Amino acid sequence: MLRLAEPGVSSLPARPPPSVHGDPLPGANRERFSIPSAKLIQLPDSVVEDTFAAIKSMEIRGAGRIARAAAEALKASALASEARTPLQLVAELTNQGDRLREARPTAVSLPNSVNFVLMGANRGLAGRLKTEALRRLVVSLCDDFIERSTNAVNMIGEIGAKRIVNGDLVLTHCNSEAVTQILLTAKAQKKEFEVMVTETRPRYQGRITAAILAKKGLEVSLIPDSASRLYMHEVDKVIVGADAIASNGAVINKIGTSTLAVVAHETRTRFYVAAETYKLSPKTLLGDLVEIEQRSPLEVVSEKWMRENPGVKVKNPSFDVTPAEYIDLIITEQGVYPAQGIVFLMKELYPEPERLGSR
Ligand code: RUB
Repeated sequence: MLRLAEPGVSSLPARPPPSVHGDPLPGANRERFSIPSAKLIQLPDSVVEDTFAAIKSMEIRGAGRIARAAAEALKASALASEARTPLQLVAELTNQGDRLREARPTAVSLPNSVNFVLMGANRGLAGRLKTEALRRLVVSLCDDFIERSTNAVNMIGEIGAKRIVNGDLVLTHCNSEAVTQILLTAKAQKKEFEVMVTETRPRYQGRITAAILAKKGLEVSLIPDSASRLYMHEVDKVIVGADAIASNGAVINKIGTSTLAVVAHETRTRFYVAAETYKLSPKTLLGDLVEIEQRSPLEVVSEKWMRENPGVKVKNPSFDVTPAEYIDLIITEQGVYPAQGIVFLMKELYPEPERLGSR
């Protein structure tokens, strides 16, 4: 296994099996990955600003998708750059990477994607590449990240599907392409099982998952988040995605995930997390905490309601933390790990976390 400094993606399998159903990236915003060719002639900063805005507004959402969108933006920016020197090109990309990292604070896939590209670009600079060669290097690093990410999701589908057996009722929360891939792979393998999806208030990403799965012919039911305890005794497995995984094995995912984990623990229901290795947060090895994004109260109540009830503070945390002891297994493209053991994979993939900058 390679031990490179690039975060997470460096040692992914080069060619995992292709998607069994030809739809490796289920999700509402899949088309956003391919930046239309018109964007390639946009000014570099405006490509990055468009992507920043789309991630911030959640037009592009989900940890894997935003990581690939950032790589797409850096690629388009490198192609459109008018930089005359290698130093200038890297300086531009560094500023743009900083901007993209700020779009959402919790999903570590975003800085991991940007860092992968920028660390490679800096190596090219140190190796005295000329401007055009450096531009080509950046483009290939971006393509590489996107391809490895897509392959990782497919591999998680293959590995995770082994955990689904006939007769299962699988509960999931929010909309994770890693989880969806597991379910679709199991379905393609002709396994007979049902899926229950929580609505995932306040943004209702669970509806996206339910709609995708139902369109693919799976048996799906949708429940309000608050109904999870009522149904948990019927559930065989819970599978959720991750925005970040800390060195102590805690998983940060959509708000409500930790409640599901506690409820699953009470009924001894297995609780699995599906996550590509670029969801590992190397800075947590140095003691850093993962920031929990607070979003607008207007995702919870209307402006009118806020005006009529000025005494009420509305809080809208987007993610929560599930401690390792509530997690049975983390399913990555590199295999399955107990949450408490994920730190060993993290140390192998990110041997120098101190070189990774602020996030
Ligand atoms: C999405 C969410 C997903 C993870 C993993 O939150 O919490 O479970 O990002 O998704 P939001 P994936 O809708 O706020 O982005 O497996 O697709 O990376």
